[in-house]
Amino acid sequence: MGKWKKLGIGGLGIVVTLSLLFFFTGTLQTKSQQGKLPKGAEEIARARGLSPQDIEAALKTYVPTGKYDEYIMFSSGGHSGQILVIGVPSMRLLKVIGVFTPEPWQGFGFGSKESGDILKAGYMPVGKDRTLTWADTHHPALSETNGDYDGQYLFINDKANSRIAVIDLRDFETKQIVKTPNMISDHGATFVTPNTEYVIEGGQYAAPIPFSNYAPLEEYKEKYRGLITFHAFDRKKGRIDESRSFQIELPPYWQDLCDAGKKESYGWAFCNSLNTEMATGGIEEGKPPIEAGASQRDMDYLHVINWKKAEEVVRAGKVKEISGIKVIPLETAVSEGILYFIPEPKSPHGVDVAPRGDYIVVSGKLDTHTTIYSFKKIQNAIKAKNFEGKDPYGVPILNFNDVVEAQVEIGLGPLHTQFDDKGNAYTSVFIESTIAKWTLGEPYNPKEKAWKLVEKIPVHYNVGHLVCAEGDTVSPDGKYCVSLNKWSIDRFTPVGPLHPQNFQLIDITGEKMQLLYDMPIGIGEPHYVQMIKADKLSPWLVYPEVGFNPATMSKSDTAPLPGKEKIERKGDTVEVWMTAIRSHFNPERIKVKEGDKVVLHITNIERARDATHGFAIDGYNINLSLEPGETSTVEFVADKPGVYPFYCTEFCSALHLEMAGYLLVEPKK
Ligand code: K7E
Ligand code: CUA
Repeated sequence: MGKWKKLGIGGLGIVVTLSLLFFFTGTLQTKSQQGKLPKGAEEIARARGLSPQDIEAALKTYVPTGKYDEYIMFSSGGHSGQILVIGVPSMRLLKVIGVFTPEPWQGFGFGSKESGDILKAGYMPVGKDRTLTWADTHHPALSETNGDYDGQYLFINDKANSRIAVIDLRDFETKQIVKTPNMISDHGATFVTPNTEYVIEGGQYAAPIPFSNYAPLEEYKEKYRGLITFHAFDRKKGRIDESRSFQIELPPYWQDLCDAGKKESYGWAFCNSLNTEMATGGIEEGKPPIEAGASQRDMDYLHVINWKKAEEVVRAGKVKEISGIKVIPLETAVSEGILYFIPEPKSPHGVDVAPRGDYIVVSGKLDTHTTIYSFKKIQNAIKAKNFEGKDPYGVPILNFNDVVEAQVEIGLGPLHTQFDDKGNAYTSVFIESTIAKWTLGEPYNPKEKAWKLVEKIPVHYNVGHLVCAEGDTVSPDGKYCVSLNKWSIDRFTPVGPLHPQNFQLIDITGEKMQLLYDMPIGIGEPHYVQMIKADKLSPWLVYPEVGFNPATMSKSDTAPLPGKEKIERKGDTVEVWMTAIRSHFNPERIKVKEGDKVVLHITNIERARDATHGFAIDGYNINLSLEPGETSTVEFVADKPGVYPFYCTEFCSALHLEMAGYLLVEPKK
């Protein structure tokens, strides 16, 4: 009771709120139920110490059994190298997609040749130990058509090794990993151009080109360079086409986030940079540390890149080929009018293009403003050759005052911005731990409403990115935002010194933003998330045909089919064609000799939804997940003699434990 009094709300308030809410939701129910509160609802709320606001929030997030979420979020899985799929508003975790990291449940990287080949394609091109089994995933990007999510593909980057992955949203599986040539780290990735012509990957830490070309830090200014890669995407094949991809050489500033222009600014891309000071540290020799050296200047440079022009230059062959990819040299980028700089304030981080493509919003981590540039003004300045000078590498610098449209005082440490359908922008404010809502200027809002801070809501704590429903597309939905908080401090039951991250769901439909729900994320550190209307996705419920190979997205010629199961020996190779159906494998005895190569094809011949079978061989680090219709291949050398049961790892049926067999590896004499 005391708690209620303290809140100054009292029982009446709850009853009123509950009645109103149930009256509202009641309109969807039968007449007899209308307006009726379930018996004891008030007592439950009281016993659990729920305020009327809590109850309202609960009603807005609760998704009853059998009902689906309205939105789906695709979240970076951070260091896990995976993607998290989360429903909104329920904040239920629906799936973890293995991307750069082996994922045992999906059998991704645990013996299937198909997934092994995908992972291996992303290993390092140099060095003895090429294997990579983790990634620092940052920015997922859904494929777009005319600047809107089309629900077909998903991309994500690995900041740690400069890699890009392609996920097909028909089966939510990773299809391709590309180790980007020449680059060793990235950050401005992945961002797609409005028709997914290219997946943009901006670099981060400057290095020689290629990074394996050693050069001492003393030669930083001469030998180190930045890079941005435009990975050409072949939508028909669902793969990045490396032969059509290209890179643009940039000065050795640390390029940061990027965004693609759209509508009005179609054909252009925008990337932040930091460390235009070109600091490389050296505390060992009494020099200032990197973070101090890199924040001396008040301004860094927004990179304004004409990728349409770059395409022409590539077609005209004005490129160098380095490590098998076409690279536009820095001088060419300058002389061909591909690259321009705009000063941007203090330690810039996020760059986000407004829905109509007319404004570019930049936030400086050490600034209190968001700075808004006008694309029209940028174009005019470029046409008039109105430059305030050149950087040391000859890149023309536009005059800040010529191209800036507005600055909005937001709060300390603004990072990333998203948009809604009502002409508002939402910016995450890291140092303050808030989400700031502010208005865009014309044509989004009439003059008197333009460029103004509207409201701030505290979040818990240290927000990085935020996402709003389709909030980085040409047609944002509004409705929900989610604040992706790095710290959760006091929000959850303690689970040791490594705390979960905190995704906070915010309702943005009302006058005031309303915090609805905290979702702890036990997989860190997610950076960016995109939120798509669920009905834009149309994933398969089972694979379309029996014998379907997800790696090629087609029916496989080698897929074992019912009645065609067999074991064949050719020299030292034993090839097995096996089927799986509740509740047996066929064949169920495989006899080989120590040192034999075993090639095993397995098809799950089920057509029922959810009837997945696993296939594990004890002692051989093999585990597959075979969804209905799926076929997969395992290749291994039976180098360990002995008796190795194999079994189904999914509790598929009452006789699941009996779904097993024996691999007998007869020792050499
Ligand atoms: Cu701000 Cu990598 Cu987009 Cu983290 S980044 S927060
Ligand atoms: Cu199939 Cu268990």
